[in-house]
Amino acid sequence: MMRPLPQEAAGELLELLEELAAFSAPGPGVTRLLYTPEWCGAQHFLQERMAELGLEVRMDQVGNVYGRLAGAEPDGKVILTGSHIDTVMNGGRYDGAYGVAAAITALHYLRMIFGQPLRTLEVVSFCEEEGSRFPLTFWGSGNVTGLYKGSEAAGCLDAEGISLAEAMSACGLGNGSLAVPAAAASADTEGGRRLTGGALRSDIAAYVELHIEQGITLERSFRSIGVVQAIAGQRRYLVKVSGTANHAGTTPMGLRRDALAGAAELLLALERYAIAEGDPLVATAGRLEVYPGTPNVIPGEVQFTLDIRHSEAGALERFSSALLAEFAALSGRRGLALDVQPVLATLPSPMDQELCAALEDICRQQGMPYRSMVSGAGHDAQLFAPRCPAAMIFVPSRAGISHSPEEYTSPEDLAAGLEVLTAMLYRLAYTENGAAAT
Ligand code: HGY
Ligand code: MN
Ligand code: MN
Repeated sequence: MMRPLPQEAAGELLELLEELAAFSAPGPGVTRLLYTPEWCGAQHFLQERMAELGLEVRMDQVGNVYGRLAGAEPDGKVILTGSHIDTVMNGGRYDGAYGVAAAITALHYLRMIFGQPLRTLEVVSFCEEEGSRFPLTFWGSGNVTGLYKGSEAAGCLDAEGISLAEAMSACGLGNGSLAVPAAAASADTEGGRRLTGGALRSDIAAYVELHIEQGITLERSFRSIGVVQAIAGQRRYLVKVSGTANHAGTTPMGLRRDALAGAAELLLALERYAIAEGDPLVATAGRLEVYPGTPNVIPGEVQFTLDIRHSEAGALERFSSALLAEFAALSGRRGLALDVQPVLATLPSPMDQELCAALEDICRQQGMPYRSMVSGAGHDAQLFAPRCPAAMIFVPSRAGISHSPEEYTSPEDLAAGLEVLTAMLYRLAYTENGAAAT
């Protein structure tokens, strides 16, 4: 059993979180969108910090940053830990960043106390997970696990019409096909730090992610640690409702094809259907745009996003089909055109049961109050689960608030998560039976 970390480890973690939060666009909370100056600043800062701590640093061609602590088995597979560095608009300072900062702190102390591991440990700061700037999510872990081939970058535009490929090359990234196996990576090095390399990897033995819960289950059950058994599946769509833009003063109510009034009826149906379905199903329309968006013009077109989640694949499929059928019926009755574009479909993702058992064992040994649970939020871990053993550790979010400047987790809970993560990495990378677990 690994003994508790020195007191100063928790302080180091808090300081790292404070420094990362400063890499934000102006405005409330933290806004750090993919390939923006604040994103570049954070990834550069992390490379510097990892190098200072003696890790071998690399950035791949989509901007994922790695810090490597090489193990005694030179060609062995890697134990990977980390999370995403991007945020939502005006989000919190813990979503993603906590998993990255805690992983860096854990490797720092494992190296300092135990030296070289038997198996290689790597921390990763994934470039993007949220889907906040471009209409796709998991761009970081998706390139590592083969979800994306790289060709998606050219046609994927942000709200200003900038393509993902243009934004990437503005950061000096991207170069033809992005999902190039790491082995074929360009090896231009600078002080032992490979600066670019392919994104796709097949050398990961296990992936462990520490993250805030972003919900209220842990707080309500007075637990410091959540051992995630599964991550809910998601369906995301872009819905377009089209009617006729017309003069607000001269068009009688009975002659209108008002896209916004129609969209409003669809959104009320969304809420009605979701409440009728009941927990754990959730459905959200997070963004809505009205065109032309002029006070004296009847809206001709409305676009809104649709985000549906459930921990059961069958229920997710049935609900999504039923809701979209209702959308079509309601639009038809109003003489409106409906266009629904799928943006994301991920199945519910079970975590590795042996790793979950190891986490529960660690919590018991540390006397840490924990519980098993399902994650309603999506995470990078769900992309690794089909490819290698994957596990997630949660810490409480105060009042269950996240994706908000009010996002908060106490220093005690942040430290508890760090202890469990570090003990898990010790078990996987420094002990013989850890190797067997993966
Ligand atoms: O939306 C989510 O579930 C995650 O926070 N990206
Ligand atoms: Mn997250
Ligand atoms: Mn998030």
